Amino acid sequence: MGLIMSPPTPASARPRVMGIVNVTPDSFSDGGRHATFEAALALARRLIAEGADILDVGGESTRPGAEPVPADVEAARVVPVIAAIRAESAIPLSVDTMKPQVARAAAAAGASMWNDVTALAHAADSLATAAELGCDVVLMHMRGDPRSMQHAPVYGDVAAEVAEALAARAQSAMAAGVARERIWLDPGVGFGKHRTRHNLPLIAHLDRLVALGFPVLLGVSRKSFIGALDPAGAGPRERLGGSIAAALAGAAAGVAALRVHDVRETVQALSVWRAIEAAR
Ligand code: HH2
Repeated sequence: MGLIMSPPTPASARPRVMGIVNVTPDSFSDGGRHATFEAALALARRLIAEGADILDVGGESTRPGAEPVPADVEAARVVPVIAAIRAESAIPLSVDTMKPQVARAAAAAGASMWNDVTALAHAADSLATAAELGCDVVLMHMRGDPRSMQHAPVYGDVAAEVAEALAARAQSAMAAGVARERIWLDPGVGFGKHRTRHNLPLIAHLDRLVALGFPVLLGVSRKSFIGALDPAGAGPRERLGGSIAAALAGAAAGVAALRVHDVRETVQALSVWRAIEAAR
């Protein structure tokens, strides 16, 4: 599997920046596929130049209400992009998929991390596949699935319940043979959580998740809770300020990596944050 990510030490280093590369075409024609490949590769090159530490390549949208994509279609989207980036860069690559077949193909093409929004619960062979591949795995918390997850989720203490559920998934992964040092946890901001009532306390209490002792990945970039807090209800592309504010809250809590669309701006914000911390 090649490159393995090891978490930075919170006191001395900033979180790693994971740049998002979506390969989700609207058109299934050959022309559309080719254009999508070229666009994804161009984006990957730009994010590397902007200072990304890792890239997360995904071929299926997980937005609320999104329709599932067959495994062969998803693999045909992400594998050529992963192989092309790997051919020209040593940057660690992650594949954002819930399907073991896609993770396996991505690993063969050069990915060293499997980012699974279902925490290896989507397929019967997810856990065994992760153990066999020996790659890093991101176990993300979600209630329900992308089609149903925003239907009135209910929590008592959301931060405690998410930490408990992820600790249990980590135990299951280790029982299936995934090495402890390969496991990352992600609170799944926006996945089966009320925009403000759940996402905000979850971010505010990230230290509880960090305290479990696994590296934590946080994805807040352009998410809808930011639009909910914006006086004008900003759309996804108008949420950079809020994305950075939430990313810095994660940095202060000791997360190991941030999944972001805007790499350059996030790297700059983290550099300033770390410099101020160092001057204390
Ligand atoms: N969020 C999205 C997708 N994958 N993976 C992890 N580990 N954590 C996240 O928070 C996370 C994720 C959101 O997906 P989507 O809405 O499809 O858009 P995008 O991939 O552009 O963020």
